[in-house]
Amino acid sequence: MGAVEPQVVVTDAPSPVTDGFHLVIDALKLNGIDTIFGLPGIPITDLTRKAQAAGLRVISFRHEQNAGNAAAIAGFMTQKPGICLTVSAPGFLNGLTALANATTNCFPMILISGSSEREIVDLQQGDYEEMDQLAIAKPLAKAAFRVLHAEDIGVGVARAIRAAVSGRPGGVYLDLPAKLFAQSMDAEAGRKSLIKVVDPAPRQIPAEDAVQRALELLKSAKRPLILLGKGAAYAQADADIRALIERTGIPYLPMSMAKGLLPDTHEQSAAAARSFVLPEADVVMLVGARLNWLLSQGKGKTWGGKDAKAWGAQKFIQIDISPQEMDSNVRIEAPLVGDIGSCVSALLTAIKAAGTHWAKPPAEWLSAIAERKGKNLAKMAETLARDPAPMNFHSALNVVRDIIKANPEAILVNEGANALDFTRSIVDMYRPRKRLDVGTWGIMGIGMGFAVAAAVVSGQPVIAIEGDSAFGFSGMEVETICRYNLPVCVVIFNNNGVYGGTDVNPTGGPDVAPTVFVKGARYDKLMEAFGGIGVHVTKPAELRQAMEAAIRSGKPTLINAVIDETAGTESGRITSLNPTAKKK
Ligand code: ADP
Ligand code: TZD
Repeated sequence: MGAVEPQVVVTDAPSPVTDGFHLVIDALKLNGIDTIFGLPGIPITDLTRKAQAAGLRVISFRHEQNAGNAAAIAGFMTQKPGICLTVSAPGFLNGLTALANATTNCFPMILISGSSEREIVDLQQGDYEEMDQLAIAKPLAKAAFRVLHAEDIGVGVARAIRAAVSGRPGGVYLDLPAKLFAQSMDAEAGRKSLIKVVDPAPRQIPAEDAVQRALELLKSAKRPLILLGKGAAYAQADADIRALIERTGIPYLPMSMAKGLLPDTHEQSAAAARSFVLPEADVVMLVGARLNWLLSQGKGKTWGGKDAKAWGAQKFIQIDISPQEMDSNVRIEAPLVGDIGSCVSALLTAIKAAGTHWAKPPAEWLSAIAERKGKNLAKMAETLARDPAPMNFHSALNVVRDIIKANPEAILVNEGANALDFTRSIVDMYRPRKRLDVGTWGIMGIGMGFAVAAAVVSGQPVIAIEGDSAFGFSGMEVETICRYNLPVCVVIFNNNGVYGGTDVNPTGGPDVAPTVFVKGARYDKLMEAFGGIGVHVTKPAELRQAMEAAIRSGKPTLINAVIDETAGTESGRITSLNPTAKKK
């Protein structure tokens, strides 16, 4: 991008001047930022207006958390920091959950919040929305900065961008006190103070000996496995990752948001044999995936250990940009530190150099996996073919599975408990970065923010599969979806409550049980309230028709899909973390 001319504010001053508002906007534009997700109010209302006037796309939300989630996932999809703009104290706090979630998930975003007068905040003299926001944001962000002077805006924005996208990506907080916006300075000096960040996320080339160590270990394996995480999806090294997997012939497992990096129908996918391959594998190569709770910390029975704490028999290779990730749970025999693109390409080069010496994994390993996969897929096909009344998760998701297969460019947003776990295992993805979900924390509330951003960033159809509880956290953004006329189809798996709606109040008192919602709620009418299309369905055939129509029309659609309230389990698949969960 070429240099951006600061917008000149005409005043009586002898030479043209610019101000804080325009310097912030110009600094963002100079760095290729074209969209701001936010919610206006004091002191940033004019910033949103002026940003729009300057050609930025400003997407206004109904709650800052949703704007923050939109920014975070835009960052994941584009490798550019997503920008979320909020007002001071309460607006800032509302955005903070999204900032912390972005940092946890390694999504690059910048939360920019207006703030009150420093002098009054620091002496605690009682300003409008007084709060020491910088101090509060620090532990939740990868980095946090405050800009006090207009001439420092260029540096502040540049530092925020670098912090968000370099190394392990994360959430960054940028504090802009109200007074900054009105500060004026000479336009030419202002222009010169801005920084166009050169190479914001520099490649990190792995050391040659680390590449060799990893390859030797991989070669020695009798039962190798590659585990792809959302870092691998983020890295946009899709062709090389596929080439590495196909060249080595090693079976792979995608973590939730790495689904589609290779099509889930790929013959080397071991997803349908997950519980077999994890404990059986002897060498596991992690590519942009952490051994956190989602992988049982690399230990315990999942990995063939004899009890919850015992290590299994695996040796690990880990490709990650963060050196500190190594050994965080178990020993990493072959750490390969660098960016995934560079690491995978170095591995490929070394394998090519080995020529015919590279042998595919032993046939017994591959056939054992194929056998498990075959059995599990056949069992799944049988379950999906059933058509029970009322509709359950499986019969509804059989439809969603077909719709995604027919529309592989569509983006799937997914949250809930059972609605999440069943969708992840039943709905195949065919392209990279098309599955966006609750991520590392299993956070509810990302749904509509992710859906808006996905549609805005990609222009592709978005399908959001939502538990009825999950939807409630961000449901008001259906107005946003209608306002911007986005091609989003929200499908609510309505089973009358958190998990399901079957609990009863044991006291017999007038309150329903804590997990129960209004029975038979019509979420479809919410969408109709704002001019979108609402559909109420109780059968798979109706769901199919409604989803096909939504994709065809591209109109904001909400389908209230009634699901058997006794289907599924409490906490979905993570009942192990909920010792008191009732098994159904
Ligand atoms: P998942 O939840 O899918 O298992 P995680 O969020 O746990 O994935 O892990 C993602 C990992 O990817 C993080 O450790 C992060 O440091 C790493 N990562 C992110 N981007 C890159 C990149 N470009 N190159 C290398 N590693 C990356
Ligand atoms: N609050 C937040 C922010 N995140 C959470 N994960 C939870 C609460 C706890 N929680 C879950 O982990 S899943 C879930 C909650 C409230 C909702 C499950 O109900 P649902 O899904 O209707 O969305 P199913 O498909 O009916 O199980």
